[in-house]
Amino acid sequence: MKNIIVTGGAGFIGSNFVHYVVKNHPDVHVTVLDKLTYAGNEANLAGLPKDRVELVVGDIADFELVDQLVAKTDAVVHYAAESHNDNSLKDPFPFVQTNLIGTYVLLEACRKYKVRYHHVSTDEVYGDLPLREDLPGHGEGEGEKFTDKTPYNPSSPYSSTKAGSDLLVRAWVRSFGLQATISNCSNNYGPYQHIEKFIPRQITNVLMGIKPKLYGEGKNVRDWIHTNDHSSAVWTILTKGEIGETYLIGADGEEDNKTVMEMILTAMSQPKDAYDHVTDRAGHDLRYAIDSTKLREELGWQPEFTNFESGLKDTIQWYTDNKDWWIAEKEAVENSYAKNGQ
Ligand code: NAD
Ligand code: TDX
Repeated sequence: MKNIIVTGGAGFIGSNFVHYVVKNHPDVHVTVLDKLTYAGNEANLAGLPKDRVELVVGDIADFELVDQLVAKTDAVVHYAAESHNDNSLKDPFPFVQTNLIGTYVLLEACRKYKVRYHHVSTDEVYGDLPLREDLPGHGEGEGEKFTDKTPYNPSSPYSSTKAGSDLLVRAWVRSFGLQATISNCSNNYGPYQHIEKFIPRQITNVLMGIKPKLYGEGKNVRDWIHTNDHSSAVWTILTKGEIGETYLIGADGEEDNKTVMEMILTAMSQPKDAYDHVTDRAGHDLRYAIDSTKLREELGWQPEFTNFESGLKDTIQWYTDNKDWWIAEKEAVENSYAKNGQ
């Protein structure tokens, strides 16, 4: 694999993947296809060698552009998406357009040119799980974490369009023999994450002297993974995964939101109750938890950044050191949340 296209490579997780490939696989050339929506930022690719990484600004739903690019590549790694649940509750249309139509356009081009395709998806396609305290096996019993056999049951416009895109991929594999794999990953954290998302929103709130905002009681659980571990997992699946298979990516990082909030505040030398409870998210998923045994046992992948507290401290340091990267957007993001009582 010498030439790969990374869609959404100027966003949070896509850009971290591009950095990962440049660092670890010197013989690979990356073409980033990114529309540079509010969530995409050319600065996420700053400092990468021009002869290794090319940015094409364009839409994954643009048939002609996608056809031209896919014709001359070995693989497509598809990260581009509308990715934020709260936005999908306000205006679902861009989610349907990019996550469903955009994926369809990529699939058709990969079918035409017989190009290897990897589809990056989310654990949210499976819906949510009960809290551990409400389960007989306290989360360790059969069926108490997501596996690739868990039935799809998405809750939001975001997760339902991601679920729909996964199903398109499965149909293209079965009906047309597309050479594709799918991965469903848990919540990522790390550098370059947009400040609309939970962890960077709270860090930048503290840095601005704004009180952090916790939805509801903060009992909801997310299964955190450092974005570098997501990148190594996607590379492993791209190069060693079995065609037609789905792999779940997770690093056993379950924490409830209140605990994460308190960890951020403590790490930033604030009292751990110095936050506001705000209006809960409509249809808020309770708990996500990934069983990544298949990926670990069949493909030999292991996460490296498993100390969440230390990863969180590094992330806080990154937002502290890179104020120029986020400051221009902070006011608009907070004004938009405030309209919702959040
Ligand atoms: P992000 O919102 O930070 O980045 C998305 C990128 O896609 C941006 O650069 C944006 O400009 C680009 N994009 C959007 N619409 C486009 C279009 N029509 N054409 C071309 N480019 C377009 O998202 P993220 O958090 O980095 O998520 C990346 C992928 O990983 C998504 O597919 C998401 O569903 C998946 N995922 C995210 C998480 C998470 O915790 N953030 C977890 C699991 C899976
Ligand atoms: O200000 C906040 N306060 C708060 O309590 C925000 C923005 C969020 N929350 C809560 C909601 C969630 O329970 O924090 C949790 C995490 O919220 P988000 O960062 O919005 O992530 P989530 O909705 O869990 O989805 C993320 O992980 C799965 C990504 O945004 C998705 O793209 C990915 O598929």
